[in-house]
Amino acid sequence: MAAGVHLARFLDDAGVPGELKAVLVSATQAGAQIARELRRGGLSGVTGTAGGTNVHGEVVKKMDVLANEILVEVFRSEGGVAQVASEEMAEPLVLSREAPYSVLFDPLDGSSNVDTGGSVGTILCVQSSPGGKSPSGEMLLQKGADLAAACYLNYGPATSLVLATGAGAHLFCLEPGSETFVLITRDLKIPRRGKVYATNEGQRNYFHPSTRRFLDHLQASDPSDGRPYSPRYSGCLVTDVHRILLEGGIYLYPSDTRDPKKPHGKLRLLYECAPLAWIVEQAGGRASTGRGPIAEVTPSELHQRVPLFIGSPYEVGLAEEFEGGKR
Ligand code: FDP
Repeated sequence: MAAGVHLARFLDDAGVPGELKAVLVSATQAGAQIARELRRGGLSGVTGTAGGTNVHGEVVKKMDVLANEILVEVFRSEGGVAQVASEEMAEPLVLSREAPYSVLFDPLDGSSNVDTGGSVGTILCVQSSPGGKSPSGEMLLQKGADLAAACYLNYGPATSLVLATGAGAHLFCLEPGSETFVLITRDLKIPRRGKVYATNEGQRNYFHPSTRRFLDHLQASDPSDGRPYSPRYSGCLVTDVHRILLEGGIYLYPSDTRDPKKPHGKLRLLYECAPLAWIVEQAGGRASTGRGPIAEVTPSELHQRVPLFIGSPYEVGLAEEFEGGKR
């Protein structure tokens, strides 16, 4: 399929079932609306904090709230979504009892960048909703391997969309001033290895010795082996993973000892790690907790956190060797 094809046509040609296509088109329309609000910056009065904390105890930005509202409203009017769950909402919201899909999302990933013109993102995944049962939060505790589709939007100088429905990961770009996403690259292939790593190194002293040894390895000089690697950390998971998907390398948000109440790092399995893992794996990459595939983790709670090592197969394999105590 040639570059330049519009998203709806792409989904038809790829044989994506009509109801799933409708959910994905709605998701991307919400993304286009969020992109429009972000471009207006302070003009709409949506910069700054909203004056509260979310279910995770984090400061909520006005744009977090607005992005969440845009997504909920789009799926409410779409009709094909049983329930939505969001990083910003304590409980899932039931929209339509008989609908075949549920959607989970991080409405504005990297929102600490939003007031200073940095890139931010939206992450979504679509799960099949088991028929004949009333929607419940428990139904959403599905492994990443069982997703029906996932996508992310990266709101940078351009708005990029990467979408996966089970047969590759595909890159689209939003036509400015419209809600039209145009195919740029079909079947992205992540490089087998890269030259960059992304992590919050300010937290290094809280990292476990295995993770510190892995970073020492990446930073050691060995030109024959492509080392040292360069750090590239934007403060937005989507933006860092997008770079790594296109150019190779590894993003890590490991377990640490900073807060005994959060021993598994900061990132959420269902809203962030599972969808990104699904996308990156379909491009030939890997995503791991350091001990095994993210896609195989069965969630025990909706807002569960997991350590994340994601990117090129070479660096993720290397990280697993360090995390598993083999090096
Ligand atoms: P944010 O809290 O700004 O939404 O998932 C959350 C996230 O950002 C990621 O996008 C980002 O990589 C990470 O947290 C940043 O956390 P640190 O400040 O701990 O580095």
